[in-house]
Amino acid sequence: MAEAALKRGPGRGRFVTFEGGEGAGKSTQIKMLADHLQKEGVRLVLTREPGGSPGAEIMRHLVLSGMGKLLGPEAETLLFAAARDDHVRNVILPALNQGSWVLCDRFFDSTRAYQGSQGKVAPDVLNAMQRVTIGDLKPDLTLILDVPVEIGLQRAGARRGAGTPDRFEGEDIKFHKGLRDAFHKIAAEDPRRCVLIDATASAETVSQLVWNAVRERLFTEVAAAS
Ligand code: Z5A
Repeated sequence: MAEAALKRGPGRGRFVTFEGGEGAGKSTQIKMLADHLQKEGVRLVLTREPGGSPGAEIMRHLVLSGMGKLLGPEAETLLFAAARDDHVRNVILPALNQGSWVLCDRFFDSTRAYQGSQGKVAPDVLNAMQRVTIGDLKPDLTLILDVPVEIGLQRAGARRGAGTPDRFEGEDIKFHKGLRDAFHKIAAEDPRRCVLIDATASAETVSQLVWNAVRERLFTEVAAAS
């Protein structure tokens, strides 16, 4: 990570992350936001975690297959961190430094919620990994999509059909409720960066809420900086 630094100032792109539990609608909303921004003339990169770069996509395959779980919570967290390191260095920082916006489906808040709150990996371990993988990179805006767990799991199940649940979809309801609480806590602790969005309505309605947040938080900021 060390040699890849984040440029500062108005020439840098904006970094927007989407977070939330299973089936909250992140992939749907990130695409809708990308369409909207592109119509506004914004140059952007749409990416995801785990994954988003060739090296990180290999790690994605490993963790979602359940391989990491066999190694224990700390080692599984290291796999996510290794994927993030590659992704940040090869995709996110270069794009931001060239002035592109980066929209990322999940980022470090997922590690805090899944591995920290639910996996019980200690905060100092997470902080150390965060320092190594992302340094002082922080999203400019994090949209946390919030739905009751039953709705999220139902959506994820309907999308999957007869397929097998992945590593995290297979966890029990208590785990998913704990995740939702963890995301609420993250939103409450960092209100300057995070916006909690009620994602139970139709995709179009939720997209309008997302757009309102982006316009309010980032377009005003870009206008003020230029
Ligand atoms: N993970 C981790 O543990 N630690 C980390 O640091 C990171 C990740 C970065 C990645 O899975 C897993 O890795 C993830 C956390 C963990 N856990 N799991 N599983 P993934 O990338 O394969 O999937 P995901 O990120 O969990 O996505 P998702 O929750 O499965 O779905 P979503 O992106 O939030 O929702 P969607 O695909 O947009 O929508 C789901 C379905 O609902 C789909 O059929 C839509 O058409 C439908 N949908 C969407 N919006 C609506 C509305 N508004 N109404 C009705 N239906 C809707």
